[in-house]
Amino acid sequence: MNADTDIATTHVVHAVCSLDCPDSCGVLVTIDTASGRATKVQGDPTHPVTRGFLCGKVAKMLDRVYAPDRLLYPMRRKAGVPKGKLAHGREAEAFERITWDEAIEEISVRLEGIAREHGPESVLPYSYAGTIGQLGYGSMDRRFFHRMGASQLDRTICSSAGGAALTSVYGIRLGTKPQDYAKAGMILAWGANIHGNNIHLWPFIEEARRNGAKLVVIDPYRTRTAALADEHLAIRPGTDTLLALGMMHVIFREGLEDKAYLEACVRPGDAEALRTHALQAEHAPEAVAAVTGIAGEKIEELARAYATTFATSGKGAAIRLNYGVQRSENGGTAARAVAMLPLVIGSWQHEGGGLTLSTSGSFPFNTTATQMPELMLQSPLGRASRVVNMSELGQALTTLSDPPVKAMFVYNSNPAVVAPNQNAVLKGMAREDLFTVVHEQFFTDTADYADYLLPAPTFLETKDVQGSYGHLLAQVSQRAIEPRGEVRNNVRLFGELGKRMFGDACFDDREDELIDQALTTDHPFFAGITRERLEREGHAALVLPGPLPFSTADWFKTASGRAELKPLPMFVAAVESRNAPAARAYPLEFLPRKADNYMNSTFVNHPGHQRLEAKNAGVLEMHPTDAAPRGIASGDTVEIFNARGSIALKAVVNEQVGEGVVAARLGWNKLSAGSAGLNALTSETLTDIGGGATFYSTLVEVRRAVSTGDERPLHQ
Ligand SMILES: Nc1nc2c(c(=O)[nH]1)N[C@H]1C(S)=C(S)[C@@H](COP(=O)(O)OP(=O)(O)OC[C@H]3O[C@@H](n4cnc5c(=O)[nH]c(N)nc54)[C@H](O)[C@@H]3O)O[C@H]1N2
Ligand SMILES: Nc1nc2c(c(=O)[nH]1)N[C@H]1C(S)=C(S)[C@@H](COP(=O)(O)OP(=O)(O)OC[C@H]3O[C@@H](n4cnc5c(=O)[nH]c(N)nc54)[C@H](O)[C@@H]3O)O[C@H]1N2
Ligand code: SF4
Ligand SMILES: [Mo]
Repeated sequence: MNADTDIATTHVVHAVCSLDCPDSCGVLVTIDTASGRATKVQGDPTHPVTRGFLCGKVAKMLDRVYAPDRLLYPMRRKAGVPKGKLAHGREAEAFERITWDEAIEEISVRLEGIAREHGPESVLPYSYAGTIGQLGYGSMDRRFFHRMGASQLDRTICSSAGGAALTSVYGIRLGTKPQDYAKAGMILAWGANIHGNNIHLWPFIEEARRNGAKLVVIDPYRTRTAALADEHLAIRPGTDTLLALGMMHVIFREGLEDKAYLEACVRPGDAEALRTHALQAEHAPEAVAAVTGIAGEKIEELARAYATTFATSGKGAAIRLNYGVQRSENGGTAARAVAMLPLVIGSWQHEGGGLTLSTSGSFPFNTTATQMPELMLQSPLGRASRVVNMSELGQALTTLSDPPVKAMFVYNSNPAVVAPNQNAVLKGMAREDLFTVVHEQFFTDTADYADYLLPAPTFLETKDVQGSYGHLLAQVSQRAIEPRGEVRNNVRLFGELGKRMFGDACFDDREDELIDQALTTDHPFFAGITRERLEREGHAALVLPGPLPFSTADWFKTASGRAELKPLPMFVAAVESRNAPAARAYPLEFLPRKADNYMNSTFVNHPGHQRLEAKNAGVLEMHPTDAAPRGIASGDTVEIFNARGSIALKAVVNEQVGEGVVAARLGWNKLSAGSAGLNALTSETLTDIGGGATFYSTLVEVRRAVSTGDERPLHQ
């Protein structure tokens, strides 16, 4: 054997991790050339944010790609098998394999019939971010549903409150790039589980800390990030507006605001109004302490340290605001209030300063070209179809009329697990008169309700173009391996359905054409960024007007062309919070959190990932002060309940949460005791702005379950 053949046995393909994560890592996939099989995934060392490493979840991605229980063929529910939970590992018994031709034909006929009888809006597409690649997330699927006249889905389940908040203040979702955190003089991680959810920011934070920066974490849960920080402020859930106003109170009272910056960059009158508002007595640190649970002197200290960062270190103060803050009833206002802090102290002008919530709005992908909303006008409706909020899926499936939802087409999502008010969602999905198609990689809880199950790709099996919601680099992901079995991507699946049902030429477009369309724009941020360049270089940085966003007035994209602070952020306690009337029956604030070793409900079914998460699986964490009066000790089975539902978990009494707060982690319903998931307890209440889900405004009560010695579910 000579060296040449040795080298030729493997090759490396550049892909992009398309999981719903702010890091959008560059991934190098090693392929065994002869077999075409992927043998290794690693972080792209040339990617400025990935810097050569992947998170623990995706380091084991090949376990998922080659899992023996992948869905590889189209399937149809067997006649007579009712919809609903199937025993894990035996799901295939409920379905029979069919060909793609049969699947396309039979699904088309059913959708045509439903549209004819009930109107096309009775068809509801339901999708989220199983992949955040532009084509996988929303391209041919949108053309198909628009052309049909199906209901439109308002995709609110994750970030719409925060998105609306940022847009209302700044006019654009842009922020400090992760690399710049290395130059920060102080960092606040505000509702941001950096270690669990945004690991590639961590090395930059560590670099800043080595150079003297302090890291303060504001989170009701003691995350690993909080444990590793210089300070952890365990704020009570849903009270962030007040903490931000308390900080502003101190800053304005002591004259630490940046007057020149406010004058130049904020809409005339707004800064003065905010100052008057913040200086009200109810925003004084002692008053704020009583509600947030953070001591008054800590608030004073935090505000002073934050506002004087530049004066004392010559570096900027950065806030990593993440989505935890906006998943509550008044989360939009809270995100707005926090987002005003860097304006008040002018930290956008300083290297290492500013704020990051989401950078996704900085990528000017031409979604009008890829998704063709104008096709709605060619549908039988001849107008834009109705919009259904995905955070109200339970209501959509059980009470919506005119027309009722008669067909649901699920892709990139596992609503049976992730959608709030799970009992309503499952009741709706179990309807025998609901026609359900699910495009998936695995037999998820949602798949248990499918009439037709279609096999979907992992990011190794499809080509795409991707932005990011945590950094400012565009990337092309090459198809690293042939799709397994008969797996088809979004472009192929909806292209064929569209061709069969409507025949329009737009359903012939393929990946490269769609990528070109996505990049065709005269927006300056994409100047010089083409598919060919991304294919050659892997990634390319957006062309921003300068290195420091919002350092000058011309960055703001609001109507006034300045930062806008009105309406002023007012603190309102959540209806589901500790001092509200509802707390008399359900006194504990519940945090139904994400698992650090899973991605929402993705990876839950892999033994390797389960091992990493074993300590937390099926666990309810509670504070000793709450456990003792309820007679609960670690290891006890407890029932967590409210008017919407009840679940069983094992208590772990610790101080990861403060008094009055209990926490658990998301997993698959069918792998949980009693087969209901955390979202059996959450509500369909929407956020104050943006119509988002309010997972973190959930009141519950907990009691020790009487042990009967069997595994019978507690309810249902
Ligand atoms: N490992 C892993 N990574 C992920 C995900 C995953 O499931 N697992 N999910 C991905 C997705 S979809 C998203 S959107 C991102 C989200 O990433 P993050 O924005 O970090 O979102 P969360 O984990 O929802 O919330 C962050 C933190 O906010 C805290 N929190 C809850 N309520 C409040 C509050 O009222 N105030 C404050 N200050 N903090 C609060 C929570 O305890 C949590 O630790 O992560 C992505 N990355
Ligand atoms: N209690 C509670 N509930 C939550 C949250 C929480 O923190 N707590 N987080 C909320 C948030 S922030 C979010 S973003 C949502 C996430 O909710 P979802 O977007 O539903 O996320 P996942 O549970 O990861 O499910 C994504 C599914 O898409 C599939 N998939 C991946 N790639 C593809 C593809 O190319 N094609 C198709 N057809 N399918 C694919 C995966 O196999 C996976 O089953 O959950 C929300 N729900
Ligand atoms: S999940 Fe996030 S951190 Fe992990 S590889 Fe994907 S993009 Fe990177
Ligand atoms: Mo999310």
